[in-house]
Amino acid sequence: MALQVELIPTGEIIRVVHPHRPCKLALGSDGIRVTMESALTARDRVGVQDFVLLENFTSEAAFIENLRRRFRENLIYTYIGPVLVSVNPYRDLQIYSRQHMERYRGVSFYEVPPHLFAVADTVYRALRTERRDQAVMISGESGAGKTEATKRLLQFYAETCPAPERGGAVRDRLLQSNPVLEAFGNAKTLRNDNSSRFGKYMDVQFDFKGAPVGGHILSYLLEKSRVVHQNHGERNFHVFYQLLEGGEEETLRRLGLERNPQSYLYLVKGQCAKVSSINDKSDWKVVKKALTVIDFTEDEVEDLLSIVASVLHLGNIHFAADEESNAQVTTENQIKYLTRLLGVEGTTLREALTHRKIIAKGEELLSPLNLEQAAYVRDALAKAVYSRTFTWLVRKINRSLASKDAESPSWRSTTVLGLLDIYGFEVFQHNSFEQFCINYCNEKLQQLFIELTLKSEQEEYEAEGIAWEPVQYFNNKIICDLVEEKFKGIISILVSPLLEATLLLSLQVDPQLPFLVIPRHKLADQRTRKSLGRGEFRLLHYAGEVTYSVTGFLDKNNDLLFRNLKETMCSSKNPIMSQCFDRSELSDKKRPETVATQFKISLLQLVEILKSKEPAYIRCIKPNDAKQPGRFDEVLIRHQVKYLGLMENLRVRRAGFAYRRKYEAFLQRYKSLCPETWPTWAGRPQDGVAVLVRHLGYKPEEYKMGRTKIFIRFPKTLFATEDALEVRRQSLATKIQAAWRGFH
Ligand code: AD9
Ligand code: MG
Repeated sequence: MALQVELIPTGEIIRVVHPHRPCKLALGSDGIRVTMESALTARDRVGVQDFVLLENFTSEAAFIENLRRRFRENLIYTYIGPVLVSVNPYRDLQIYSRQHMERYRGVSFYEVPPHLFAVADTVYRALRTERRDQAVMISGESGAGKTEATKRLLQFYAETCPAPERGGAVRDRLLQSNPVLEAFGNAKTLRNDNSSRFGKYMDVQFDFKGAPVGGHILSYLLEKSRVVHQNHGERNFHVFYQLLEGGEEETLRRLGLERNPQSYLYLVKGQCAKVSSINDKSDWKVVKKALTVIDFTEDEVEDLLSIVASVLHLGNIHFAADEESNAQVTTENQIKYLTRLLGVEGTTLREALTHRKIIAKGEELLSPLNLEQAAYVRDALAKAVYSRTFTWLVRKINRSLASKDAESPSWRSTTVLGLLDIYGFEVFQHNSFEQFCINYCNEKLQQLFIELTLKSEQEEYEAEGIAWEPVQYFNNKIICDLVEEKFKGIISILVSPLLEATLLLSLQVDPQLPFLVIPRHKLADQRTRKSLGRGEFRLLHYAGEVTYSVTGFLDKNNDLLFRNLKETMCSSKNPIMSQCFDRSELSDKKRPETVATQFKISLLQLVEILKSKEPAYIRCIKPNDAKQPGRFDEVLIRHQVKYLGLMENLRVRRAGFAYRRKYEAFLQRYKSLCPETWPTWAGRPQDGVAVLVRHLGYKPEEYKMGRTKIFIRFPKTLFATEDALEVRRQSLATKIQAAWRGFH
């Protein structure tokens, strides 16, 4: 038997801890054999577990090499100080079991190998001991592992936190909200077979004993265009396929559905209804069960399924042109099903799909639509029905997650742990309004990240009484301003009644700053060296340049639904629909906020929420585009390292000092290296550390003593100390072997 362990001398006893500094412990008939890899070879092989320990910390190549070494050894986690960098292994590494959870509970962050659970536990303990709200921000591009990380974190809390005195079901509800939201909000894309097509921020509330007692979800901008169109190789939202594959015969009959997804136009555009990594049938079982856990009554499930089926029927509505080129519905069967499933009048629906109601001088006029307009209206209705149902679903889940103790006085003593799993920066061949919103969101979060990391570094230096050495970094506020500034920002300009052709002319370009480029803007165009087509503009995001096409921008932003469609839906007898379409919308004279404006407002609120909490970060990296284990695509990874701002992050963290550790922890680890501190130091830990580092020959310029921590300037100082420790361990191991042999 050979297992990898670490030996740490604690007093005179040797404790087997974990496989972070590898050595081999072999138990054979001839006794015990301990072969230890020297610290140096271990570092060569598996890299450093914290990037701050890289000698050449400004070198991107060194950074990537460290990631590669660790990835090769299946070590997917590495720190930048308190930030966890995670590389998607695309294979089950068996590192999330209950035993793994236990291993990371209550131990000091730096004394165990980097792991998601180490972050989970540190965050939880901070919440408990400091009683401060926490927020874990998980970022990375599509397929990098954000949603998986969020689920593992939730699992960690559900399994390791104490059960609440009342309402123990909340743990199940927190977990079961996931499959339901994923069914309705996730889809197979080219990048990820389970891609989240909405942003999610989830609060978990804990009572004063640290038990989870409630939760709340905020969702952001569902990509509803997917309901009516999917690119080649992509699917619609999972729920459609799940229902068709897994729904019982009786259910499908009632909904008027056929089992074959090919029968539905909204499901055939991507030409890939079947995905080998997805089992729609068994997923449907999970979703059905989850719905009951989150308090859906049988009637509500029926109403929800009626809506899902209605969207499919809507997609199959065809039109033909009459002699005046006006659209007429030719698929009566679909109207019949819709009438029944949505509880609306057939004639009203038919009319609403083929006419537009205009109110002029107090009089209602019906204007007929041509074929193209009717198809547009049908799709707009399908998108509205689906996305509003999604919003309703989130509200419904929130009611189920609401703490039952909300009214009691103990409510005030709850603390909150937030989990942010939001879509990452996206660049496609063709980038439209959705990418614009998603990338703006990432720009905003990056700004917050840099701001908060800098702030917390500065605060730590101040608290420790150590002079702060300013760091140069790129502040992307300038790009956020371009998008969101009042009057001048792109979002404001989108609000004014414009034609797409004139949109570009209204963008205000500063020739001195190359962050926004439009076709007529020659100077900046030369700088980016790529020409722009008509109707395109380019933003130089912190993560790279993205060229957006304005085609469809205004339409998606205005998100119009004609009045008569709204009226029809307000009259729906389906209880979910009637909650989704409210009559007050009809009388409201004010123009509703545009999609981008709403998104901007909700993002600003999100930033405020995040700022009010203690942040923790998980930065996810996708190793290859083929979704395969073991492949480390350097170009792809370098790009992500850049746009996640990891080098920037490292520079900030290394401002001056590579390493810092509390006096107690430092002394505990290295005290065996000095006869005066070994085996015990009776005085203040700070004094013990002072004696210890003098004994080790640290030069004054190599370190600084803060109020509670020692700060070490260069990794080589720390490595020399680590190597000395390793030598001592080797000699201890040799002694054990000799003792063992003597014993036999
Ligand atoms: V998107 O922006 O929603 O498109 P995510 O959320 O970043 O994206 P996701 O968590 O869904 O990506 O991960 C994609 C796939 O990678 C998963 O379905 C798993 O198959 C795989 N994955 C991700 N993380 C892990 C992991 N820690 N261990 C094993 C993983 N597999
Ligand atoms: Mg996701």
